[in-house]
Amino acid sequence: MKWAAISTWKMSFDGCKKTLELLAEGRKCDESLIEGVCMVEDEPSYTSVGYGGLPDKDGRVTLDGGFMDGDTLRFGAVGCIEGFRSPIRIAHSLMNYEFNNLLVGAGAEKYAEEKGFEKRDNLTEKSYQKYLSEKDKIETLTSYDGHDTVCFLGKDVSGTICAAVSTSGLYMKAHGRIGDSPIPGAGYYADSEIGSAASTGVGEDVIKTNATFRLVNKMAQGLSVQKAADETLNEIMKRLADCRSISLIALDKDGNYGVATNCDFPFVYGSDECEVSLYMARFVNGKTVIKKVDDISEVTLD
Ligand code: SD4
Repeated sequence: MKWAAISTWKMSFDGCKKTLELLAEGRKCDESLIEGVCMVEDEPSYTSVGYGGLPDKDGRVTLDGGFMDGDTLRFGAVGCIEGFRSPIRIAHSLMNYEFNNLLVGAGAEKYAEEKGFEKRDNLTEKSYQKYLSEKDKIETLTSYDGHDTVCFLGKDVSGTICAAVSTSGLYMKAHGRIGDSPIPGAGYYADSEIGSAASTGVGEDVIKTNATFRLVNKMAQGLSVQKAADETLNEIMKRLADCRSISLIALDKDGNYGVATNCDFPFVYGSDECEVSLYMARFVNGKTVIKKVDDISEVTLD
């Protein structure tokens, strides 16, 4: 395939479509992915990324994001950043430095301010009202009571592969918590000579198992992208007795995709050979089963 992109959850459909249009015009992988992720960050009805993201226990929307360029293995990332419009743009810019590629909290905000990144209060009235009505139930919320990360993987015409991830993380997380999304090898990984992977789900489990590096490494050892995704998830579920929800997307260096999940997981994929479409991955009898969704309105999950 000349170009291809895959992204997590139904909320990424329009963004992924945009990314694929840009890739078709011959635009570079990094800019194409960032345009797509930003569309998701800017949409307040998507409640787990960017504007309108899920608040933490203190009622604050803090965001994580990571970006990796598979040609150079350079990465940039921010964790627990508050008050800025686009964590993915800030993360991407941090890739250009030799050191200080992952910044968190006040340090990330200082950097973003100095570099003139656009500010925005990401706490919308809707997410604040949700927080107010549920904050007393914190102890009874389960890890999946709200959290989805937008992950984009892409390949451009020159063969460059990149990964981009943005999220507000787990709902009602402790203030200061960061998940897997800013951590290369956990939330995302890209190597243009092999392929890329990204994860959405409970970040603590993904970090414990270095899920995306593990997956890309399996491709390096010769496994197909789907086999690598399946084996990675199986190993994680075997090793972690109490493994929570994890979904993995992957793209090999030829633009083929693989997906593995242990829940219901919609994702989006397209390439120069195949129109952008929504797919549903389901965990059935210990295996991921993937089906194309013909009517996108049928899928209500994010
Ligand atoms: C985190 N992995 O912060 C993210 C949340 C997520 O689906 O992806 N949820 O742990």
